[in-house]
Amino acid sequence: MNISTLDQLLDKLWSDYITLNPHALEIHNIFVERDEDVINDHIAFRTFNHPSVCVDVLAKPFLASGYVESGNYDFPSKKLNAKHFEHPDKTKPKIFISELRLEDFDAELNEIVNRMLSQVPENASDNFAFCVSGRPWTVTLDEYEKLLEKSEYAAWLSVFGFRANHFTVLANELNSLDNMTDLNALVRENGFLLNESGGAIKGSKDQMLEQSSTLAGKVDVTFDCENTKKIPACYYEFAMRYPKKDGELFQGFIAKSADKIFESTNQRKS
Ligand code: OOG
Ligand code: NI
Repeated sequence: MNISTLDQLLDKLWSDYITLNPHALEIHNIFVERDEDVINDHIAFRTFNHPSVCVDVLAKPFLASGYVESGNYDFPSKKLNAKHFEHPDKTKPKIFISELRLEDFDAELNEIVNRMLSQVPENASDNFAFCVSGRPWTVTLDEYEKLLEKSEYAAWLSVFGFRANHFTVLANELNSLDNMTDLNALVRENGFLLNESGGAIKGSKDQMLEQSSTLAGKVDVTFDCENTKKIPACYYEFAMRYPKKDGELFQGFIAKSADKIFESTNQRKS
């Protein structure tokens, strides 16, 4: 199907995401069976800060659909920048896009990434659905492992490319649960693992945002036509937002919490 509208793009992102990450659909369905309206707070993407694929390039279809840049973030230890985008129609999910700062890494990482990026067809990002096109390059197991030593994020991106890294259930809209502790208990009771890095609940009411996330489910990735390895793909996030002084719910992100949420796709223990 030719994807040319925002709703088609959001549908495609969801179908790609639940195909790769059946655990997210299972959790989604647990809420649906409880008669909940599952509202998606935000969708996140990862990329490199190279001019051909940077945050502003991935943001193009969203900007063209009415989204507005609404916040930017710095992750010094992971060497990432990020921005979030909001739509005037508040029923549309926020978009969170991060990018790896290539200049903060050594020549070896840059050589591997440049070789990957040289395979991205020119004008590829003109395609409205570029952000759900997956990985446009080849990567060997040796390259993956070298990237993993330097950056979990770079290694993840080398394998999974451009797609939704996660969707996020807006906990505020769940009628049968009114706090993150009970939500996490429900997810755990159903057999899913949570990202415990820095504690299961990241953030606080004072910060106006509490978040938790599953640990990404592992999928088989075949390298070099022969070596298959289990690699954490994507995760499902849960977010409870609290009102600002003006009574409106806080819509931003908290860098200290996000720093830990990124680790939901880690291959190694942090
Ligand atoms: C993004 C992690 C940050 C949030 O809501 O704070 C995040 C990622 O893992 O790519 O999604
Ligand atoms: Ni998130």
